Amino acid sequence: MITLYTFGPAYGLPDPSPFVMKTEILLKMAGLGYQKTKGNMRSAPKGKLPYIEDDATHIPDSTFIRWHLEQKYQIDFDRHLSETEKAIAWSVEKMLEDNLYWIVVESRWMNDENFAKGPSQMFSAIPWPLRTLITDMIRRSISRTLQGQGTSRHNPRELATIAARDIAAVATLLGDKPYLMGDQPCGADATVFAFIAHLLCPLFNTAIRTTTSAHANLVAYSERMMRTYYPEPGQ
Ligand SMILES: N[C@@H](CCC(=O)N[C@@H](CS)C(=O)NCC(=O)O)C(=O)O
Repeated sequence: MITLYTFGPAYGLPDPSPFVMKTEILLKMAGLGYQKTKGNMRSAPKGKLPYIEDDATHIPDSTFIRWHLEQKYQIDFDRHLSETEKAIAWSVEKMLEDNLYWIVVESRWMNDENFAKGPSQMFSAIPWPLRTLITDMIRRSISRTLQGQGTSRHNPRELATIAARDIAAVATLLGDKPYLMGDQPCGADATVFAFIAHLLCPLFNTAIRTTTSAHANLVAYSERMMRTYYPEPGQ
């Protein structure tokens, strides 16, 4: 049985990490049995979640997990895609994971109001005054990462403009199709759905949410995928 290491449900979503959601959706798409347990970043192989344990092997990173599932279980999530479609799907996935993701992180961790409602709650089990110390330390570390990665060097208007271009690109590509690449889901749908669900998260007041909500096809896609992959609330 595969074990998926997660953060656990938060923000009214199955997981506060779109990468954990992506991995869980891939497992569901593959029809593989799995169990979920809360992971610890200190013992995670690459210091991040998700990772999986499969027959005593630990595999970190949602993309490497996908490739592991494809190789070990002979699954081809993109079997119905042409080579051009596979290239587009990969590009969309990486735009969301390596560009838009950081704007999502910035909007949740650097905005005081969103931080108080969201990420800070992850530390609520730690007793005071340690809680304040650890919360501030981790927030400062995320702030340094965002500076180093470059996202925090843009002003809010610039960030909203980049995010709007990313979101519009996905909306245009999806069009009126049920899934990103047509009538059947492909691997990138796991990523796209995980991210759209996060962008629409009602807990956070963000330009990203307003922009995404204006694309009726993205909202309908997210609702449809949520009913399919998370039919039970709080899963
Ligand atoms: N490339 C990784 C990204 C995973 C990732 O960034 N996970 C975040 C949560 S969304 C994390 O664990 N961050 C902890 C940290 O950076 O210390 C994947 O695809 O799984």
